[in-house]
Amino acid sequence: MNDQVVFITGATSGFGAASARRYAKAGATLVLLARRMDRLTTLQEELETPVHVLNVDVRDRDAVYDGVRSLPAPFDEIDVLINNAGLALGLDKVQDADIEDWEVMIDTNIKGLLYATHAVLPGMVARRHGHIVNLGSVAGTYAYPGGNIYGATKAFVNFFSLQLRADLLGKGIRATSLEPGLCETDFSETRFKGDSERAAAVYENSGALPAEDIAELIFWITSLPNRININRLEVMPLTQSFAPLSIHRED
Ligand code: NDP
Ligand code: 8X3
Repeated sequence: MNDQVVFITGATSGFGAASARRYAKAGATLVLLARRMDRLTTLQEELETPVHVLNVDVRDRDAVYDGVRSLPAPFDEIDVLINNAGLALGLDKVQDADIEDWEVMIDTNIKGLLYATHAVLPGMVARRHGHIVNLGSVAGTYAYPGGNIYGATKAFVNFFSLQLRADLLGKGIRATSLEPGLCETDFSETRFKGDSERAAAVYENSGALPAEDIAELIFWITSLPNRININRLEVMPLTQSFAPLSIHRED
């Protein structure tokens, strides 16, 4: 990994920060993108590897393209793009949900991921080398009450990753949809808009995976020989499984 440039979106917490630490340990050169500059700077100071930070909101199309275009050498030749920036907002039913929350999830999880991908891909195609890892989710495969738009954005991510594979055939570029289940990060605190008690209850005695487990999987997926492409990888804690289909019975 010490000759690899790894670009991570959403690097300030959870999977993104854990991945930054994992790749730094392996000597990779990093580009870290997120909105919270203080956290980016702290991470940059902590990591003993070359780090370029981009204080960018992935929803801002121009900022994403400008950020990628502005990268100085050696950060400009990206080997691995980890499209990780994303969030869930709310757990209300479709009929009760706040449409503003939907806009943010769609703009971040779908459009932001597309901007980063489209900005980085031409360089990878020109070099005939690269790997894009998209953070999908089990929420994109299995519907649960209140998951609605979040789950739908992740279904997009899961499937877009396969579409990338189709379009990139013969270009030497790998694409993977990594689809985790319950993992303990700031995800729930964000979903419940700062209600840390409600967020903590999600993870209490749950066996939720730590972010470091997902970082290790991302690292493994991208460290495999180039001839291997993991298309989709669904992963859950051992303590998580499937619910039966629900049936509403009239009295
Ligand atoms: P965290 O809340 O811990 O991290 C989310 C990261 O995304 C932060 O670094 C945040 O940085 C960044 N981010 C959010 N919005 C934007 C934006 N508009 N522009 C740039 N960066 C942004 O959550 P996780 O680590 O859990 O989540 C990472 C990804 O994994 C998400 O896509 C999530 O949907 C997915 N996932 C999470 C699971 C879980 O159970 N935790 C399971 C399956 C998938 P900042 O606020 O500084 O911009
Ligand atoms: C996050 C997993 O099940 O909390 O994508 O929606 S879940």
